[in-house]
Amino acid sequence: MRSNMINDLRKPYGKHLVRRLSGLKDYFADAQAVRRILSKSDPIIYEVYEYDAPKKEEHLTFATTILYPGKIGRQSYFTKGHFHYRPDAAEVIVGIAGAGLVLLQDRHKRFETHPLKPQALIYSRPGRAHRVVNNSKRKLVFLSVCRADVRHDYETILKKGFKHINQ
Ligand code: M6P
Ligand code: ZN
Repeated sequence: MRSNMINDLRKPYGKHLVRRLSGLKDYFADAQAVRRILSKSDPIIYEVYEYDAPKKEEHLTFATTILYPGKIGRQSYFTKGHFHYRPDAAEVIVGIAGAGLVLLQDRHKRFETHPLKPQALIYSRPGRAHRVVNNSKRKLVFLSVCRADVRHDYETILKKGFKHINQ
């Protein structure tokens, strides 16, 4: 980002991450479906454009995620989902285009879901893991903002799971 302003959050900026099924195979419940699909192709599940902020507490970082429509077995495409290692780091998620769900879960597996659509804002309070699910037939685009010094804890989700929503 060369200036302090982004004119259109649906266009590329910052670091570009591409998450394919091969990198998410252990997150989906239906291992057979994963193997069947991977034997033919390795579909993109989502892409992230992330502002490359200094990893310091006084900075914020933000990312635009494009989550594609599709299913692995009975589960709709979703983001890996993560806790923040800092238990005091919250996150805001704002819908830009398309529709889906935000799943929030704390370390005692207390669980909430919220609809995500353009203009919707979901506040993931400190200590909540967040995953976004695209249960629609169109691309889902959303913005997320949090402090720039957070690191993602994916391990807990991989080991203990997220409550699954099959739709
Ligand atoms: C949101 C933010 C990003 C994250 C992305 C994908 O945009 O939380 O930091 O990279 O979703 O989610 P995940 O990191 O769980 O794969
Ligand atoms: Zn986060």
